[in-house]
Amino acid sequence: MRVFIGLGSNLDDPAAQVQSALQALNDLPDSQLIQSSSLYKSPPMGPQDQPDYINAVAEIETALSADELLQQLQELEQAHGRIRRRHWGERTLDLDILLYGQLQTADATLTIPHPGIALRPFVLYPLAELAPNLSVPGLGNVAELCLHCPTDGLEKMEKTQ
Ligand code: ROI
Repeated sequence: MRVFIGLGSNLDDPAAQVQSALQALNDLPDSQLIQSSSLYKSPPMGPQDQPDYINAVAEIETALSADELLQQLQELEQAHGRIRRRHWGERTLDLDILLYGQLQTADATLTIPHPGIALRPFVLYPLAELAPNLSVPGLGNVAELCLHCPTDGLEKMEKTQ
């Protein structure tokens, strides 16, 4: 299954957190990293008295179910010493399943497509770098969604690899 994952960090060397998480995605069971976006710097959505975020999006191919993948991503967040001090507050590593093929699902633990996808420039623009023509179930194609999503200070960083 083709899956897109959003990565974000704003604590403890965020760029290094995101880079090492990208590597770790490649090491998930029955999974392979296909491509990753540039890193992006973005002002915080939520409380403003927290550091800027580094965000990226990765595409993986995986044989894990959505629930198995969620479990693995939560373990990765923990392994990166995820601290979450408050709702919508700073964190060392956040890994969100954005899209799981064309699956649409919502239960208490997991909603796919990710509900923030069309509203968050730090998700949408890195996703557009990888897959502008991709259709987001129920919402339309990624490039189209970008037209309705202000960039809000999002900055693309130099690609280092
Ligand atoms: N803001 C930005 N810019 N990037 C994020 O990854 C991010 N993640 C979050 C909240 C707190 C909503 N704000 C964010 O979870």
